[in-house]
Amino acid sequence: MGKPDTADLEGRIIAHLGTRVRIKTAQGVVEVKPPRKSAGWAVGDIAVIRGGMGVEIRDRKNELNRVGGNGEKQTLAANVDLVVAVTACGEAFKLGLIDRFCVTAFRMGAGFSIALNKMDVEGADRQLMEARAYETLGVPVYPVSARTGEGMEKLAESLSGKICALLGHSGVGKTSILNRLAPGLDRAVGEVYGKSDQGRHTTTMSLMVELPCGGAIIDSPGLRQFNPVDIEPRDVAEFFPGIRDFSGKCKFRDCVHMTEPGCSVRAALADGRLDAQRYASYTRLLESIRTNAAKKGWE
Ligand SMILES: Nc1nc2c(ncn2[C@@H]2O[C@H](COP(=O)(O)OP(=O)(O)OP(=O)(O)O)[C@@H](O)[C@H]2O)c(=O)[nH]1
Ligand SMILES: [Mg+2]
Ligand SMILES: [Zn+2]
Repeated sequence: MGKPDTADLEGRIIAHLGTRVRIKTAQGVVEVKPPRKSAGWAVGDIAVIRGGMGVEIRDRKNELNRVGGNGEKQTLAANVDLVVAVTACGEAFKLGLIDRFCVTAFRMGAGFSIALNKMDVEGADRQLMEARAYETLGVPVYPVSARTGEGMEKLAESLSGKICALLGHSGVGKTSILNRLAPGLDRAVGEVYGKSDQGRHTTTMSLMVELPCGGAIIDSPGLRQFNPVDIEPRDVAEFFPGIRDFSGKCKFRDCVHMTEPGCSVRAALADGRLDAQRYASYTRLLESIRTNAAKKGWE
């Protein structure tokens, strides 16, 4: 005899289909509607199903948010253990974007690493050097090629047992990496046009896929832009790779390391201990956080 259908069923949201979500439960995969269109349910959430309807989600450990197109908070995923920034050889190394992912990951209490894909293309070694600079800042870097399989074992090991979100521009190979890690999945991957950096935005829906090595990967659509939310300018330095080490000795406790006197970050910049590129990326992020806040009237 089956359970009465009034019993609550619980499961993890593994895909977001727009108006419905796909939930993996102990009794198989089901699709339900969130109670309201604006409920903000995300891949990674644990949802409760009652009488065939999605009714609520359990408290989240954390949420991966960004400022969405309409200026509102957009939750890309929930309950994430590790954020992996995917970048590719043969396209510009977008350090600003990586820093934004990093700040977001640390701020939400998740781990952060970088996967440098397309190690099979020309000039890859030079780009690997650029990426390796993050290792000295405490961020693990995994050079891989989804095409040849190079480096995939080490990457897989680092993901094992965790819920991992792959983030990056369209065309860097997020889905290709996932297909390598979860053979048999065969998710569609897209061609990149000519020499430009532009991918085709092949992936249009976030999807969580369990890994043979334990854990799961969330593959999401390529991001053109990424602005963190819920972070105050004075907290950015604490999560910013390479800045934090210098920020402890400023004269003012709420120093944002821009124009304040007695700033130990700018002292480090002046005598060359802090890389100028790092600092420039930091100030750009600070500016965009302030701009967003001003737009929303937060300040
Ligand atoms: N040379 C080379 N090409 C790759 C590699 N990985 C992926 N590609 C190619 O890069 C293109 C984009 O790959 P996708 O996996 O669709 O990229 P994505 O990041 O998922 O893109 P979106 O879904 O649009 O965000 C495809 O043509 C892939 O075949 C790699 O390691 N080396
Ligand atoms: Mg994709
Ligand atoms: Zn300072």
